[in-house]
Amino acid sequence: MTRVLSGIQPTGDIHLGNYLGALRQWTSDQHAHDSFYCAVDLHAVTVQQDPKQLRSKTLETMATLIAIGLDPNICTLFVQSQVHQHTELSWLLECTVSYGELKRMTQFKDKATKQGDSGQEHISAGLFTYPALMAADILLYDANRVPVGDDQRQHLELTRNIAERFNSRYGNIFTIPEAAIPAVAARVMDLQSPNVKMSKSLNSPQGTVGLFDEPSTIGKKFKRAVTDSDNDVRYDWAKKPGVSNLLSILGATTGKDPEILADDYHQYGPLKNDAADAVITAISPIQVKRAELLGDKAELNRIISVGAEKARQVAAKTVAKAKEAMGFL
Ligand code: ATP
Ligand code: LTN
Repeated sequence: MTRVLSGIQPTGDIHLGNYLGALRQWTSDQHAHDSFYCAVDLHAVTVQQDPKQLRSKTLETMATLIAIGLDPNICTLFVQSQVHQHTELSWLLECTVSYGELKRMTQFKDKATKQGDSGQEHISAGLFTYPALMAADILLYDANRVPVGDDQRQHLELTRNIAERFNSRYGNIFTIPEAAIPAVAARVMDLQSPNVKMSKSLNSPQGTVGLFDEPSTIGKKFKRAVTDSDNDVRYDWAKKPGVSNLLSILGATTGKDPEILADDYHQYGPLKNDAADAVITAISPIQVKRAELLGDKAELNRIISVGAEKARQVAAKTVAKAKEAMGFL
């Protein structure tokens, strides 16, 4: 059976890009495959986090994952830091990956530049070695399929290289994973800057559609979405990124092909309205369910500890195999 693993950082508020690019695939995958999903709080601390905030965001992220339809009785849902094998395997993989490989990671370059630009001079070593921890997340569970948005393609490729190098040095220990990237909305762009991806850390409140924004706020954000001046609705990312982004969001939420949808519109106004309505319809039930879950923290914590226990059972076996192969006593 195919094994699936994916993770999301419990930082900021989950947005439409996370949902369409990654989380929606998680919910469909859980029925077809043996699936493991985690809130990657160890990844979150690669940039400084307020402890109180990290704690509440981690709980909120877990509640959101259940609210979008992940069933803890069907998949394994856990918090990364509660399964200590992630940090343990990560060290072994840091010693397998090279400095040069890590230096080529565009996410590191982007995040380090962004921090520098905002006046923060301290760039943690963890931000640099982050892909080794991500590789550990995946390889611990023998995952063959990793549902992610397009921005994670390079990290996945590096994970494969790390696994192959480890296997060629020490024997066949790790399964080589593959990225599963959706055909539509693999990269949802910021509504205000359609040339950059919508992101929790971009600090673009008007361009980011939060999964828990009020319907009226979502309507306004779509109305003000940046397009272009020629009023011609075409699916053409190179020339019309803003309009293509709207078509892609509408296509992903209605299950229609963005290119075909373009023929139904002759003005931007109706396209913006329909995209907003489709998003509101898709996410309203998630908002209700999440509020319910956050109302019963004891039950939420129980679900989280059961998930960690299930994950540890699998992770412990892989770490033992890897350490044995490397020659640790
Ligand atoms: P940050 O800005 O803090 O890096 P993020 O918004 O990129 O956060 P992550 O927690 O890093 O979110 O990513 C969770 C999942 O969402 C990943 O699989 C990632 O590929 C996907 N994802 C993130 N942003 C987008 C986007 N704009 N479009 C499609 N998928 C996305
Ligand atoms: N690096 C990813 C989050 C992430 C992840 C993972 C995704 C951490 N570990 C394992 C898939 C599998 C990100 O920044 N979006």
